[in-house]
Amino acid sequence: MKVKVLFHDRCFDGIASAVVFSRFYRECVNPRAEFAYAGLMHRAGRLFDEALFDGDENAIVDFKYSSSDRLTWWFDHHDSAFLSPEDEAHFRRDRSGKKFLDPSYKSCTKLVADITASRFGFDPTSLEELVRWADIIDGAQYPNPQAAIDLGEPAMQVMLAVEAGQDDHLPERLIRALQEKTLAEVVQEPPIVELIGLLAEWHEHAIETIRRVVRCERGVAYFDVSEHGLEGYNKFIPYYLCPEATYSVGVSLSPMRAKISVGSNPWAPRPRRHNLAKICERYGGGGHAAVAAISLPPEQIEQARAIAREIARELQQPE
Ligand SMILES: [Mn+2]
Repeated sequence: MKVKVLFHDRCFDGIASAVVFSRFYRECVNPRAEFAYAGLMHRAGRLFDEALFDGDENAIVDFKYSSSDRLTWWFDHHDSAFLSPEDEAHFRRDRSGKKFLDPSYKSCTKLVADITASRFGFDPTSLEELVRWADIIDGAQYPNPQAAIDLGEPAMQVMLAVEAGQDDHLPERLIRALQEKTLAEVVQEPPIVELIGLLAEWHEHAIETIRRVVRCERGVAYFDVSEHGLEGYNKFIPYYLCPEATYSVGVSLSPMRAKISVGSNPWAPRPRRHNLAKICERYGGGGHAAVAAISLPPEQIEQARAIAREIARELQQPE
């Protein structure tokens, strides 16, 4: 009996959601289930390959809906949860009782924990710390920008390792380890402790790189790191550098995609006035009201820059 769990890759909440779902499934549905994991990433074009749904049960956590009839469980909290109106209609018709969307949740991890507890009798008590951190990290509930880029907490070290995405085996290793151990125990384990040491230096480098290129104009911190090989940096760095900005608009480039990241500063002196998911949807992207993104094929980097500048202008305060 194989359970395939598809999770939002390079995302603490995606990993933590997969941990909670797996523990739930093992404890409340089938203790003999064997798990396989695969990360999902936003990219231009088709998101799902039907071959991904190769389990006896197939679950997606913290990622867009699929209308595949092989999908048996779905949990998401994104505002942009559907690729098309047809997918949304398909979800609304679903009567399985195993597919859940609630954008009022700060993290999908807490959504999975609450629903499996209230509807399926799961006891998530031993995962409390993980759920609490997923809510802090995905909901940007840090007290200040320093706390959001500080690596003192084990959860912040795990987040750094996950978002850097430099080791393809790391997400699955973390998902399996965190079902058995605490965050503090997991960051002490041999392959992970060395990786975090290396990434801590790289994190400092990311802060310095963004510091060199960021421009803060009329409430928008704009930065283009596409020529600096920087991808998967901590998204709060711009607010640490430009505390007065209400928004950030960033351009980055990897072999897989040119990415426009649009975010809002949780500690901004002036509050957010735009729904960033709606803005990004106009360009084929999506996300949450407070943080969203657009992915283009890497060869369209010039177009990505043009879109980023256009969005920055739209978000700027009038002079
Ligand atoms: Mn999430």
